[in-house]
Amino acid sequence: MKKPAIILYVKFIRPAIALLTVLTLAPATATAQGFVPNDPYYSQQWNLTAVGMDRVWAEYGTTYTGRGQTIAIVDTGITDHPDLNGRVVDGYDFNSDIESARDGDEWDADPADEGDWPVPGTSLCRVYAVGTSTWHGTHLAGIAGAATNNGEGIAAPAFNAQILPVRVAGMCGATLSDIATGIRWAAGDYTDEMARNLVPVNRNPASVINVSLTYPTANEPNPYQCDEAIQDAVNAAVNRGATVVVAAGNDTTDARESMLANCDNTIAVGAYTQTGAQATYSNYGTSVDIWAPGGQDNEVDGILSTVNSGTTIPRSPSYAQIKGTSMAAPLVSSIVALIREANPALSPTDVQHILLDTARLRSGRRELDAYAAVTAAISAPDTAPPSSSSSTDLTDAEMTVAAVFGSLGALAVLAVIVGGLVSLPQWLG
Ligand SMILES: [Ca+2]
Ligand SMILES: [Ca+2]
Ligand SMILES: [Ca+2]
Ligand SMILES: [Ca+2]
Repeated sequence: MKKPAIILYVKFIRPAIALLTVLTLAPATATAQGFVPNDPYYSQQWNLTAVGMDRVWAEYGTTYTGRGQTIAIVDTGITDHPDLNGRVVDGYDFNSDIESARDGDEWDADPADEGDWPVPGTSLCRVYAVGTSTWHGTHLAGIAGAATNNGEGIAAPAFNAQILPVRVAGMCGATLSDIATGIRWAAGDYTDEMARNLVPVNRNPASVINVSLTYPTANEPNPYQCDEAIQDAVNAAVNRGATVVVAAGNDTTDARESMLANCDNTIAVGAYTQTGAQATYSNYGTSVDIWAPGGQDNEVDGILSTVNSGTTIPRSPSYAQIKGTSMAAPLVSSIVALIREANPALSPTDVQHILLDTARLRSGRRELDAYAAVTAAISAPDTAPPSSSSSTDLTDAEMTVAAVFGSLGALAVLAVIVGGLVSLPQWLG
């Protein structure tokens, strides 16, 4: 089943030890009106307030928390974590490459993240230096749906949604065909290949599928074109009612040269920093549908979420700040879960319209506004016709992009990013 095409994670730079001092603030306190989570690191989650989650909780309390929704995280799998346990439902492991998966077999029912530390010189890791495990999927899961108001760790908007871990990636990435299969299964699709491999039917089809994996297509014969198998999988998921949210990529290039941003029917998310600037690594252009917080420097404004302290295999649960469009996407996924809960009749097309129509404009970027989006979903007519397979992607030709990066700057950023994988925060473990 091994396929040649290897997709790389959205890359990010290692967090610094300075995180220790960042994480020692007092817990947030409840106010008389609304809801303020008691999670001790909530006050560090600038990404939540930047999109207006404080206002959602102030105005609507805990009315919209993603109840009845399932958010699939198609990524490296999941690890045991006190701020995720109880949120996670049975996923699957579609990583077909034994060397990458490190679990001794091809597809299997256990989506546990075995660690993705790269081993330079192996066929899968041509561009990676020595590095540590990233716990990428665990980090995304926390942003999307960490247990909230439990006096532990972080908070998340859709804290009553189910997290569906769909493992497709391992050491140094994933294959396009496994990603396509993972997207299909997450949405409740069932293929002959799944049947032949005795894959169980997904009992918790996702209403939101998050794919923070990117593949630069600039050097492909058709650089602006999405892989056919991936596009077919996305279309199948959207036809089943799932919204597919993807990272725009961290290559400082036009996102039309990055999968899955250049696929039809995906909501591609770019990243901005705590100061409101466009993150310098973020891909850009009209293929970016919406922008969300991703941070600029791990140790300063990286997005705080759940990880593990193991540098190779899992050790103990911990938290870390990581920057990237990978981290921007699952916050959008989390808000989509609130939108769907507020108005279950909305189609993926409707959801995308609401996200984009309610977005704030800043420097030509459409930025996620959680309060406006949830409010619009509540009052949206619930008689929208079902989406058709080919008309769900909005054209955003009218969107202007303020920042244009010089090639020299892009090269410099790329050089740094390629060398850096996340260094695990053992100081919190
Ligand atoms: Ca396996
Ligand atoms: Ca496994
Ligand atoms: Ca928590
Ligand atoms: Ca799109």
